[in-house]
Amino acid sequence: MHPPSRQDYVAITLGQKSSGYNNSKQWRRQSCWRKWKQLSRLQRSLILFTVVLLLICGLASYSTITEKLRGGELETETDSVHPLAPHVLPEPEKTGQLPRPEPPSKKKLPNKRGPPLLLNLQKNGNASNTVEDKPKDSKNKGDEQGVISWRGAVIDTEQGTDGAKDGDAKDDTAADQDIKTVKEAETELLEAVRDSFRHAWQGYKDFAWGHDELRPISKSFSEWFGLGLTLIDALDTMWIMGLKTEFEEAKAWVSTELSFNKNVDVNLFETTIRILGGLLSTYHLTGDTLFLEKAKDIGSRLMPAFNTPSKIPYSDVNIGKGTAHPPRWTSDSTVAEVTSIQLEFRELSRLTQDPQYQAAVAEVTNKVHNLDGKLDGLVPMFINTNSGQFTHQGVFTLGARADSYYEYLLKQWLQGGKKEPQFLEDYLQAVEGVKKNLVQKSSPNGLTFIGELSHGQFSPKMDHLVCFLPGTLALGTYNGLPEDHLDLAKQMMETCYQMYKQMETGLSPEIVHFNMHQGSVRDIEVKLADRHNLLRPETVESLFYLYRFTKDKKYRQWGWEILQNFNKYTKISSGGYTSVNNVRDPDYPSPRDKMESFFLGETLKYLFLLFSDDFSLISLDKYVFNTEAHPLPIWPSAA
Ligand code: DMJ
Repeated sequence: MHPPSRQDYVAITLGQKSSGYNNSKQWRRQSCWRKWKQLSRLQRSLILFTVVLLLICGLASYSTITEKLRGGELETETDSVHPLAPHVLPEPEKTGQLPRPEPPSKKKLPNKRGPPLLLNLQKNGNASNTVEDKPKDSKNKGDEQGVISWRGAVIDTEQGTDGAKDGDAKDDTAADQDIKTVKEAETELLEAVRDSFRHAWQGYKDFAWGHDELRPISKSFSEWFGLGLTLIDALDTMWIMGLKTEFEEAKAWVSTELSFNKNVDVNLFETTIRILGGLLSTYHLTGDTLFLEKAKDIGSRLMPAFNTPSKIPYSDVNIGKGTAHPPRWTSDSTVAEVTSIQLEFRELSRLTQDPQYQAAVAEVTNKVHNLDGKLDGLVPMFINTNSGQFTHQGVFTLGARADSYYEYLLKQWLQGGKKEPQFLEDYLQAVEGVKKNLVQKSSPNGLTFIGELSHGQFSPKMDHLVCFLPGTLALGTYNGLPEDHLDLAKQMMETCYQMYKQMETGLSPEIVHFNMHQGSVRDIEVKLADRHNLLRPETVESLFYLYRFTKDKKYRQWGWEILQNFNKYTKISSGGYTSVNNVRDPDYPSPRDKMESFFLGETLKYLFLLFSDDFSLISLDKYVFNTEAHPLPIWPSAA
């Protein structure tokens, strides 16, 4: 007999099995029914209730599992099915190929998936006053307006959501798109500042190369010390912006042309903050010892300034002859000048292991710390180099001649790792002194401002220079100082912004006066002689700090408006930017024909950092900026 084919065997087996199964199923059905009938009514109800309960539980857990599977939360889920898998996120923006600082500690890193930066601007490209998060419904297909980018271009907010069937996947894809849009906006903002820098640099290169300042209208230059001031002030800005070509050509000039062996009088303060500060920070950022050698050279040539009867330095030094002297008309020095060279000289001592620099500036600090003539921690504006005493006493300001005294109290405390309590005490006392004696509100809109005090008489006058204060106050709070410092910083920031906003050119004058009497029509008045703008940095400097610490996008918006107005009223077509005489005349702001070195050293640098979401780019946990925006390291472990 031949063995059964596979088909025959299966048919027979299935047939038998099927028949048996049906019989027993029928039997079981009948017996179940009989048993059910035998149950009491209560028993049947209980069983039915339990079954219904089990069914409900089953359904609920089924939907939870399904949701988790969709959201990719289950451990078994893999990157490939997760719509926001890390490897599909955009690469962090790279500002250049130059070496970059290390990232900050994790807790300070910005949330890269936070609310997107989408500036709500007018279609003509002019910024409105408000910065808003991208509205949620702007992702909907029905949203016809879309979102306007900072340049007036419509950002396609729907891209990436079309055709998505799964609701959760659609949300995640849209979020991914938001992140890309944020990066694109950031890249464009950064590129706009780079463009401004390149334009300023081109003018300097074409008409002022190796000289102190560009005169962009006359296509020439002016000399202050004859040390290539703009070029040195701008070195670290180029490095931070990733402008490698420009940086390399400037470095070549420093290497082959820059000589401090010159019979020239220089101002101790200006040379310290711009040249010594610029060289030290460029050394730190690049590691190139060329800049350290140059820093040592200029640092040692400035030391004769401290050879005074009181050890309070003279304002002027001849760096070729090694002699120093006060200005011709007085033996006084300016308080801000002698107390705002400490960060740089302390750092020079640390790097060279030569204590003479630090000792010289510490002596000044200690003398000023112990002087009579302060008011609640506020200092007068002048100090005599013979007696070592304050002169012209009784006048207190946070503007010219006193401003950076306060800034350097906080920053020296930070530089040294918060281990020198004298700085902190003086700083905290001074802030209280400011609040008690100088803070007022304007009328009619209640802008908070810092006025001046002259022999007990309050004057509602405020220099643009005072706008460094919001940034410094915010930096203090970030480092553990009282929260109300930040509150004052925010109020002051608004005022500094209004000093731009309320002018016809959107640019701040050098000095404003605030109305305080009831019934005033406007808050801010500007005297004829005060209508100039020197391309100063203080407001954008503070915007940078406020944005880093609060992440409130309005500060970027304000910075963007200011940059636009610099471009509109101070940019010279043949290259460079100019200071102007009249910020109240948009038809003819009257160019002054001078581009200050701090426009490249500070103003554009702070704007760039304001627009960068890479908070590790000059982390405020690692660097402290000198008063010319040159970042110096916070001393490691501050031994
Ligand atoms: C810069 O040289 C420095 O910021 C200084 O502290 C004040 N003056 C200018 C900028 O306004």
